[in-house]
Amino acid sequence: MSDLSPCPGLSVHTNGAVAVIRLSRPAKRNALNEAMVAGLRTLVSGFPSAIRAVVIHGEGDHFCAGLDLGEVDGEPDLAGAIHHSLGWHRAFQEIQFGRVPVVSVLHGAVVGGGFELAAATHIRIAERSAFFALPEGQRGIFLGGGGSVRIPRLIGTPLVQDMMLTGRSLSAAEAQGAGACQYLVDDGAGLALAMDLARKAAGIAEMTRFAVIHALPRIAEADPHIGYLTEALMASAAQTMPEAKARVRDFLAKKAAKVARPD
Ligand code: 1HE
Repeated sequence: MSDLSPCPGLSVHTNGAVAVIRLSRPAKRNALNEAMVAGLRTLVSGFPSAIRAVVIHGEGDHFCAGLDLGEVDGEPDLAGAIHHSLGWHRAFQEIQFGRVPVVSVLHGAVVGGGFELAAATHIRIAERSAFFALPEGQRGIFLGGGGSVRIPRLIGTPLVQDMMLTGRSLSAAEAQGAGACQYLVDDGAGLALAMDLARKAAGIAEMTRFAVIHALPRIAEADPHIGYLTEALMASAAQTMPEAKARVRDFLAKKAAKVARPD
């Protein structure tokens, strides 16, 4: 385990091939200030190649209370506000379209920019205490961390409109039903599951990892004709890698694990 923490409010440790980033500002419910957003970007883009998956979680009773509202007061002008939002975009792009899969563990408040951050990760695990909200509507502002692009793709535009117009919070179970997270676990069980999933994700072949993170979401949103072509190109790139050949050979030689039935 080595400590790579880039700024106050973020702490990072590595555990084998997995880096664990913790939002560590519990007195402010892990609200994200500019330094933390920039720190996330630097961290996620700068991990050495030995890191093959990342877990993000929050210290204290909440995952993240979103934007540090203290900073909204200080924003000087329209151009400054636009660049503030673009800074969040760059950081969260780095998470969604970086080199490695990112698993988030969500508990307590997953609100505003906290939900936007979670939406940029690839696998979301909610603990039962988690609640999801978009209080931007109540604060007189709007999503600014890429959430208006990502969150409707997870839970649909009508539900996002409902949450923003009425201040509706979703329970963890409602959020899972709506598609906001892939897993729902008991309180305190999220991090262990995240480590397990991250280790599995870290073990997939390099080219498959690239395809899942970079090609799949673009194919899914492309015109189907372009999608089929991109898929064929991506599949042939992956399949002709020596690593793919070795893995297939291992299966045929009965040296690789079979597909497991669900628990
Ligand atoms: C904060 C923030 C924050 C807490 N910025 N300081 N996000 C919000 O509108 C959510 C606002 N927060 C809350 O509704 C609640 O704090 C929680 C439901 C998250 C947690 O409640 P609780 O009772 O555990 O904590 P608390 O007593 O409300 O807050 C503890 C302290 O954290 C308190 O400061 P203190 O100095 O009085 O101790 C709060 O002021 C502070 N705090 N949340 C700053 N967000 C890129 S665009 C993204 C746009 C958004 O994210 S908008 C949504 C902002």
